[in-house]
Amino acid sequence: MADNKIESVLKEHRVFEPPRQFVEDAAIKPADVEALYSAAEADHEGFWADQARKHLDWHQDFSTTLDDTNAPFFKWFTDGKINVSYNCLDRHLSAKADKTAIIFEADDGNVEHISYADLHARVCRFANALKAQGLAKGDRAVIYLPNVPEATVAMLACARIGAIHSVVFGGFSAPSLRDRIDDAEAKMLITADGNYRGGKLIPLKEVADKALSEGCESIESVVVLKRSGADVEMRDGRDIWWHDVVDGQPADCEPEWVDAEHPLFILYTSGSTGKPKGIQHASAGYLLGAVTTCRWVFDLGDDDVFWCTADVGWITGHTYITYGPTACGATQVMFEGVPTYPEPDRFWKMVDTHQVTIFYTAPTAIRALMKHGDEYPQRHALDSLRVLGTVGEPINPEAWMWYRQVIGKERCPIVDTWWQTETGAHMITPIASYTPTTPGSVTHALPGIEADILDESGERVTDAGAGGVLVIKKPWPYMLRTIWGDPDRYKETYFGMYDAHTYVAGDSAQRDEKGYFRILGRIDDVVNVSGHRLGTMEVESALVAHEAVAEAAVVSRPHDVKGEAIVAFIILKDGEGDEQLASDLRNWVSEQLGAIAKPEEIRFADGLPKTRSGKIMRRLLRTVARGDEVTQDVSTLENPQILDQLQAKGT
Ligand code: 6R9
Repeated sequence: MADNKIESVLKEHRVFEPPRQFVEDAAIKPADVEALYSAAEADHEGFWADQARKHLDWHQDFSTTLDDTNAPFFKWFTDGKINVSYNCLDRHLSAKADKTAIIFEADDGNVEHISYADLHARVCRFANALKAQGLAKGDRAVIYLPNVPEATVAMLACARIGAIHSVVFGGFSAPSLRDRIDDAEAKMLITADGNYRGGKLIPLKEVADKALSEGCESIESVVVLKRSGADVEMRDGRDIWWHDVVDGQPADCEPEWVDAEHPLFILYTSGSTGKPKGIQHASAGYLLGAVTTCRWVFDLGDDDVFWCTADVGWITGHTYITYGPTACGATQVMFEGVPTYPEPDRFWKMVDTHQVTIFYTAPTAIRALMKHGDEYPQRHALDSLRVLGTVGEPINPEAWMWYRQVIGKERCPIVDTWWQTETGAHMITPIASYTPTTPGSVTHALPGIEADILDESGERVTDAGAGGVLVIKKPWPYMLRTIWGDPDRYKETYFGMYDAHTYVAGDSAQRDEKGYFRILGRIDDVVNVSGHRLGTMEVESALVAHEAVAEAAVVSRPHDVKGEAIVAFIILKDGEGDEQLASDLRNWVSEQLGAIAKPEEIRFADGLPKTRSGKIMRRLLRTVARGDEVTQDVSTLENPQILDQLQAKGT
C-alpha cells in the first residue's frame, strides 16, 4: 500500500492556479513574492536582516546578521535585544487593544473572546507571579496544560521574563513528563487539575503527581490551573493554585530585554534513539519565521480569523497558535476539544460560528472527517474560508481533493506545508496567492530557504522522480540552535552526513517535472502516527521494560486514517503470547509513553530476523507487517526459518 500511495502521487499531474479573486484580494501579490525571491537570492543575509527589521520590534538593533564562525552552531542578529512577548502583545496595544486576539471554544462549546489588552494583562500578571515564585531569566518551566488560553498565557509570560518554557503535550504519560522535566532540569511545573476533551476527563494533575513522585528533583513549585474542578491533591509547600499566584499581581510587567539568541523554548521530539531530543529555539530568529510564514504562506492579515487546530504541545501549536498569529496582531480561534465531539461536524460548525477565514489542520484529521461522509460539512456554509492548510505528514491526493472540493468549494488555495520541530516554521510550501498547487506536493521552498535533494555522496539529485536526502544548504534564522544539553548530538544528527552548513532533515524527497518537492518519508527510525513523530526505539524500550518481554522490534505499516500505525514484534521471556497479553502490552506502552504510541498490533514470535552481525532486519519486518511478499535478499539472515514463522503469525 505504501508503494501504491507513492505511485499515485507520482502520477499526479493536476495543477490548480491560485484563484484570480483570491490573488486580487490578497495582501501579498505575486510581484511581492517575486521580489522576495530575488532579494533572497541576491543576498541571503541582507534579505533576512531586512525582514528582521521589517517584521520585528527591536529594543536594540543588531549589527551582525549571521555569525557562522562556529558552524553548525549558527547565531543570528546576535547583538540585537528583543522581547518576544512585547512583539506578540505590547506593540499592538496602541491600535488594537480592543481587537480580539483569541476566540476560545471549550470542549463543552463555551466561547470566550480575549482582546489584546486583556491578553497583555493576563500575561503580565502571570509573569509577575512567576517572578514572585522565584522563576528567573534562563530558568526552565515545564508547561503541562490542556489546549486552553492559559497555555498561551504561560508561554508568553515565560518569554516576558526570559524564562525558557518546555511544553509537554497533555497526552504524554507520567514517565515521558518526568524524562522531560529531568532533562530540562526544570524549576517549575505549570499544570491543571484536569480538563475535558471529547467529554472525557484528562487527569493532568494526577499524571503530574505520578511523574513527580520519582525523580524531578529540580522542581521547586507546581502551579495548578483550576479547569476541570476535579478533586486533586495539593502538596503543601510545593503546589499552588494559578488563581492564588496571580491574585494581587499588577497587570503590567516590564519585559526582560534579552539577546536575540537567548533561548525562547525547548520542545522535545522523537529521534532515532530512545531518548527524545530537546530542540532549542532562539528568541528573535524563531519569532521572525513565525511572522514571515504567517504573512506569506497564509496571507494572514488584519481582517482574518485564523484557526490552527493543533495543540500547543506540538511545534505547530507553538508557531501557529502562541507566537505567529499574536506577533501578527491577528484574531485566532483556539479549541480545546476534538473534531468528532459531540458530532463529526464540530470543525465545520466552528468555522461558520467564528467565521474562520484561514483553516490549518493535519491530513489525519482530514482523512478521519472525510470517512464520516460529506453530509457533515454540507450542513454548514463554510463560505468564510479563503485559505486551507495542512501539516504533519504527507497528504494523499484523495484527501487533498476532498479538502479542496468539499471544504474549500474549489475557491480556496491549499497550502501543504513541510517543516519540522527543528525548522521552527514553514520551509517548503506553496504561498497561497502565488503558487500553482498539485495534490500531494509541498511545491517549493520559501524565500531565504535553500532546499535541495542530495544523493549519499553529496551530489545533487536533479532528475524528476529520483529520490534522495532532503537538505537545507544555508542556515536560516528560525532553525534550531542545538539539542538541549547535547551539542554533539545536534552536530551529529543534523550536520553529520555532509558538512557543517548542510542541514539534514531526516526525510527523503523527490522532485516532479515542474521541480516541485514531494516528501517521501523519514530516512531514520522515526514513524509518523497521526502526524506525531515517534521513535521506534522509544516504543521498543517501553516494551522491553515490561516484565514478560525479552526483546521487541517496532515497525510501521500504512494506515488509512493515521498515516502510519505501529506493529510490534515481541519475543517473550517464556511462554506463548495470547490476546490478553497483547492487550496488556498495548496498554503498557500507552501508560509508558502516551496513547499516541499504543501499538496497533502485537505479534509474538520465537525470534527476530537478524543479520549475522546481530542487527535486526527492520526492512524485512516492515514487509512482513504490511503483509507484502518478501522479495528482499535474505541470504545474510542468521535465522531464515524465523521468517516463515513471522509470516504465518500474521493476522
Ligand atoms: C511541523 C511538524 C516533522 C516531520 C517531517 C516529515 C513530516 C511534516 C509534512 C510532513 C509531508 C508535510 N511532515 N509536514 N511530511 N508533508 N507537509 O509536523 O513537525 O512533529 O517535528 O514532524 O513530519 O517527516 O520530518 P514534527
